[in-house]
Amino acid sequence: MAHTLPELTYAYDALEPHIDEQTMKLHHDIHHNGYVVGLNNAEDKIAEARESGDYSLIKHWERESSFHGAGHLLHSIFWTNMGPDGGGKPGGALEEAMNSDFGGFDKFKAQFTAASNQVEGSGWGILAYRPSDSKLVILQAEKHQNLSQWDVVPLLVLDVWEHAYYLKYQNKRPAYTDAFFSVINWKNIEERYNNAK
Ligand code: MN3
Repeated sequence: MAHTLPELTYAYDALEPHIDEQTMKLHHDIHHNGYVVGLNNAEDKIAEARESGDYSLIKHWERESSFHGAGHLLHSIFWTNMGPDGGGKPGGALEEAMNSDFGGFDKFKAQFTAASNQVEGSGWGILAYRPSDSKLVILQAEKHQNLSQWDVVPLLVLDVWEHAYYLKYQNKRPAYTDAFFSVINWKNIEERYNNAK
């Protein structure tokens, strides 16, 4: 199913005076919608490539899908992160996690603000949950399109940096990626998929 622009759950002027109505209209209706259109187009083109077997432009369309996909997913989270009754501090388990992982809300806020202020490019400041050690982390997404679509959980990954294959395959990366399929532990990927779901 095609991606669609999510409706705001509050009015365009609901975040005034902190975020103005015109900014919200432009940001949501024009900018975010542009990502939705771009992502759908990229996924259509990638589907066409699967049909035809012509992958000559796959790098271009994967890049487009990353740029527009990351934009769409991050904005979709962003709108829901805000609301007219916002402000204050978190409570409950999130407050406890901030205490143990950052040394308290004030320290979290200082780092998050500094990281967000200093990020370059089409960037974001991001508070994220890191499942590997159950910790909160603050990340800078510098150029959000750098081959990530935030909000996804990696299921199967393949290292294609040369150190991963050069001794055996030298410059023949396709032979390496082909061989990889002989060693995939699908039980592991199924498990990761079920957990992610
Ligand atoms: Mn934006």
